[in-house]
Amino acid sequence: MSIRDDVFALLYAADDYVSGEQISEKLGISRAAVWKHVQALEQEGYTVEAVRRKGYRLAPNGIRQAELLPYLHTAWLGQEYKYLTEVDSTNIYAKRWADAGAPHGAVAAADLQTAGRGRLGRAWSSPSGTGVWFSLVLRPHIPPDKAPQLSLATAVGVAAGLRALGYAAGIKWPNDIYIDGRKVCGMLTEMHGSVESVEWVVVGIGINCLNRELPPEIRDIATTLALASDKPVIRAQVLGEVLNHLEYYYDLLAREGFAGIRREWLANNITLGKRVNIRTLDETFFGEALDMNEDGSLLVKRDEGGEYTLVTGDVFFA
Ligand code: BT5
Repeated sequence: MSIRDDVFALLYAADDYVSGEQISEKLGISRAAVWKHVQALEQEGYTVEAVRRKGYRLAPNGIRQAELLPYLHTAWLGQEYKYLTEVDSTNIYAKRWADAGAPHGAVAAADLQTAGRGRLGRAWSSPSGTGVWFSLVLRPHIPPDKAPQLSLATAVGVAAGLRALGYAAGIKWPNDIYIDGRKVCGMLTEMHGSVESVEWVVVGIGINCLNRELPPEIRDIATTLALASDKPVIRAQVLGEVLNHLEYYYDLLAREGFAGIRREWLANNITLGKRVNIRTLDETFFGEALDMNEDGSLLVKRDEGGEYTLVTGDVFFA
């Protein structure tokens, strides 16, 4: 945890003003450093009230259940909700919770992930209080080979939620969400079951919200809602709106199958027609993204001729 995360956590946990002196003593930093971190939080989109002789107070922008409920209009998704101030990864938490019997639609969300993960063990940057980092437990009645369709339905739902909030969100195959050509959200789907049936699926979703500064390694490829627009970002509203839309598309998938999801994906994708660099575990090549097949795989025309069906792998814009 960085000092910035510590300062955030102290202010976030307090019900009232916290004096600069208290913060400086608790964290062993100077009053000037406290002020610097408070200013950094304001840069990220938080409102920090500073009152002489009282100290600092963070205006609410949290994702506790009470803050989420006004925005949540679902029948089953997120009705069982676990808020965590800090966790290694909400996916790890949700997998354990699923094994212990979490119901279909349970959601775990955290302010800080100390070991947020992408696919193939890649790191996911999740500083405290800046984004919404959350995982869903789903218990769909599907065979395992249909699980990728859930991921695509997730992408459609998140993009629809962000669009409902006014952001021009587009989908890069299979399920990254982009705004202005940069990644604002990634998803990690993990499942457990047998060859015939799925016991649970955990879908982890990370949406960058408030931060205006990104770590150097992702500065050129990532964005945040705060960077994408001047509108104030209310994290609970982002989470609520996304869950509302996810429930709609999961219900649509269960009711009508993949065709409706595919239509929505096609209408909101930013992948097709683009020149792409494909990387699979076996090879890397260039080509043009042509279509999404009926099963959700990506059809690519290779530069050297011939067509390729991508089932798992990474797509980069070339
Ligand atoms: C993903 O992986 O995009 C999946 C990310 C899933 C994160 C959520 S947060 C809640 C839940 N708990 C977890 O531990 N994970 C899930 P992938 O396609 O492999 O992309 C990872 C790559 O994205 C990294 O290698 C970086 O290049 C880039 N990246 C890392 N952090 C980022 C961020 N905050 N915003 C945008 N790009 C990022």
